[in-house]
Amino acid sequence: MLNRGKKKEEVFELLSEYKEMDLDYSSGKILGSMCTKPDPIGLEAYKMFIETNLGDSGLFQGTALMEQEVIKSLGELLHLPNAYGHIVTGGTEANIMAISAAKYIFNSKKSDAVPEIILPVSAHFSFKKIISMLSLKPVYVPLDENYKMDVSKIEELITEHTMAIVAIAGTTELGMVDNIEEISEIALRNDIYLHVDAALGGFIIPFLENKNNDNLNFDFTCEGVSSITIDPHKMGLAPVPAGGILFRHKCYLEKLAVKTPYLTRPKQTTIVGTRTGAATAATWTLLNYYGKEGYKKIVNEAMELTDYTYNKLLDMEHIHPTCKSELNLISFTSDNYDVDVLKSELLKYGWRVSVSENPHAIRLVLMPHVKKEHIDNFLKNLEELLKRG
Ligand code: 0PR
Repeated sequence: MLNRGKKKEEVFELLSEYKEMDLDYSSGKILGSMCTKPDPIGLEAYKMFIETNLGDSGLFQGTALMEQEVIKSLGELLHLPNAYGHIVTGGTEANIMAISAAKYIFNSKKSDAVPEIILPVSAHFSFKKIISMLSLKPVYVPLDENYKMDVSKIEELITEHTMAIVAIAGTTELGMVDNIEEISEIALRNDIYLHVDAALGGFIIPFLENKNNDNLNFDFTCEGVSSITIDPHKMGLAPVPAGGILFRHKCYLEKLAVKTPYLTRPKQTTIVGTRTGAATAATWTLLNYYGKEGYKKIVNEAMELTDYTYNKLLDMEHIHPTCKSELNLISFTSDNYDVDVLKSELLKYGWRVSVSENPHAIRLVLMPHVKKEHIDNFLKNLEELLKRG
């Protein structure tokens, strides 16, 4: 640290230099991110509540009220108006809270067993962190031919030590939605906690047009679902950090409660202590500003662009889409290039795509900052590469 500070102008000049090194979502070059350009209305609210701290919510009672209203709205969206939960930093923290609650519930039933968690191999890497943090034994379920958790394999993996099942509504790599109705039946039948990770899908599936309700039903209408992760900072267009966790019962959230005797509220039910209320304010604002109709439009525009891109790739010689995503993701391979080589060739044009592991393929996420003209340019560059390759 400097002994003596610099002038403000000087500091901001330096800041601009750093800013220039960053990519901007508006460039349309970011094709592998589940985050997107924050909505300006949400940003305005975020700035207005920048100094709030929901870790000591008695000081910020308006913000705390907004958090309750956001949880109620998200609960309504997922068919449980009296859900309990919090706006947290993201999907990782939301998943940690859910699985921690499940572990406390399990421990109070059976004392000294090593708890097992059943999850699909498509689960996000946040579960690897959770498994390590909570000393759990992972029991992985393979995927079926549609890249969904193979439901027929779950029941045989359940033991007396199974403390939770995890299902995904919008897998990170392919955007597939597990068959949560059937998984919910299994959870109910065996009296096991079921967590649904809808970090991405939570803000998409309820707004999909032409959706096949039976196939994509993932929310609290499935009675075995105990908790759901739903992230405003993905398709909700809120600024980072805005994740969401909803529990079916108050007693699940209460499992996380820690007494906070000297604060303005007697307890905390979050993992972090000090936490911004700005993300809550932004989410509250966006839910009120857009409503279901507004989100429907945003989501379906992204889905239309996804379909457009998918069909173009399908028609392209030497390109093979892996599967048809149920959400706004695309996965493809090429005859002419190894996947990692293709990724670096695309990077030479400035395109930031990601590579999925299972299947090994180029992965695109078509978030709202990606527009048709960006995709047309991307496809043009891809064609050039294929001609060369
Ligand atoms: N659950 C699912 C299904 C996810 O896809 C993700 C993140 C999480 C949980 C964890 O959420 P947080 O990252 O909010 O804790 N999925 C994205 C991914 O890994 C996260 C991401 C976002 C990565 C933007 C890159 C990026 O530029 O692809």
